[in-house]
Amino acid sequence: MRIGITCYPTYGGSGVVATELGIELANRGHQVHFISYSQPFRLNGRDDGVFYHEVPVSSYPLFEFPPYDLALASHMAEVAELYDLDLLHVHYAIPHSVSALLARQMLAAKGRRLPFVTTLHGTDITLVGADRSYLPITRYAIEQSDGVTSISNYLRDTTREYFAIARPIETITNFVNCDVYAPLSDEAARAKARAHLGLPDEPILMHLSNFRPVKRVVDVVKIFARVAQQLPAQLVLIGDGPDRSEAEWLAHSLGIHARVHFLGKQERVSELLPLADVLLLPSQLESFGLVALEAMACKVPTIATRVGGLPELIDDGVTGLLFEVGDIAAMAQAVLSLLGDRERMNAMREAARREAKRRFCATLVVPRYVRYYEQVLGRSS
Ligand code: GMT
Repeated sequence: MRIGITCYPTYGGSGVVATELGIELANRGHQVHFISYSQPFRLNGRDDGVFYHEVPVSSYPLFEFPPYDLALASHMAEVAELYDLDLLHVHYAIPHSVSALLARQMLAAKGRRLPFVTTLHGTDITLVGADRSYLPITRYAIEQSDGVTSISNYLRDTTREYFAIARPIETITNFVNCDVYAPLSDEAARAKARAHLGLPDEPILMHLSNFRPVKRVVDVVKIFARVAQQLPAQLVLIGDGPDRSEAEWLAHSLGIHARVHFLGKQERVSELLPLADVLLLPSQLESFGLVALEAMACKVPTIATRVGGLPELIDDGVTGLLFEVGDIAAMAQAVLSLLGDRERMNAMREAARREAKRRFCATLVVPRYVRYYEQVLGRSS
C-alpha cells in the first residue's frame, strides 16, 4: 500500500506512534509518505520506503494566523495525486482530520478516491476537542472519517460519550518494538551506560514526558524527594516543556538538585530507559501512557496513576503499581518498598517485559493497522 501519514512532528507520544508505525509499515514493504510542517523528530529519513513531504505554509501580512490546516489539505491532495496514495492516516484529530477531509473532497472532485483513517490519541478529545470552539468540527471530521481508531478502550468510550458519536471506533493499542526497547544485556553494560551519564551506582528513578501540566512533573520531584530522604538514589528526567522550570526550582529549594538530572529532549530514549529501576508517571490523565509501555519492554516497572487508559496497560501489582492522582506519599512508599524487595522487583520486571511482548509488540499490533487499512479500502472502494 501507499500510505500518507500526518502527525505532529514535535516531541510527544502521538508523533512517536505515527513515526514508528510509518517505519514499521515501510519495513513490511509498504510505501509511507509523511506529510507535516517539519520532519517528525524520530524520523531520520534513511529508512527505505519512507518519504517526507514538508508542508509549505506561506505567510502574508493579512494573516494573523497562517492557515496551516488549508496548506496541509492542499499538500495532502497533491502528494496523494503525485504518489498515487491509497489512503491517508492522520494522527491526532485536530486539525489533521479536517485537512484530510478537505483533501478527500478535492480529489473526489477529480473523480479520485482518497479515504482517510483518523487515530485519536488523547487530548485531541479530552481537552482540545471538548473545547466548544473545536468540538463541532472535530466531531464532524471524526464522523466523516473512513475509519477511526483509538489507542485505548478508555479513549474510544470517552470519544463516544463526549462527542455523542455512534459510529464504530476500533481500538488499536499503541505498540513497542521489543527488539529496540529491551533490557541491557548485563551489569557491565549498565555500569558503562551509567558512567556515560555520570551517575553513581544508586537506584535510578526516571520520568519522560513533554512536561505539560497534565504530566504533573512537580509530583515526580516531590515523590523523589521523599525517596531520597530514606535512600541514596538518583532522578533522571527526560524531555522538556512548560513545567520544567518549576520542577527545577523545586529540586533546588528542596536541596536535592545534585541528585536530580534534567536531560532535556533526547532522541534515543531506548538507550536511556533500560537504566531505570522505576519509571514515575503520576499524570493527571493518560489515554494510554506510551512511555510506560516502552519502559515495560525494557523490564522497568512504572509507578503511575489510576487514570484513563493506564489500567488497560499496567496490571496493578503485577507489571507496575497504580495510585490516586496526587497521592505522593503512597507513590514514594511504593518506590521504597519495591526497591527494598528484590524478589518482588524481579518478578515485576519479568512480568513487565513478558506482557509488553505478549500484548503490545509491534509484530502483533502493526498487522492490525494493515488489516484495518484493507478493511477501509475495501469498504470505500
Ligand atoms: O495528549 C497529549 O498530551 C499529547 C499526546 C501526544 O502527542 O503525546 O499524548 C497522547 O497520546 C499518546 C500516544 O498515543 C498517549 O500515550 C498519551 O497517553 C496521550 N496523552 C494523554 O492522553 C494526556
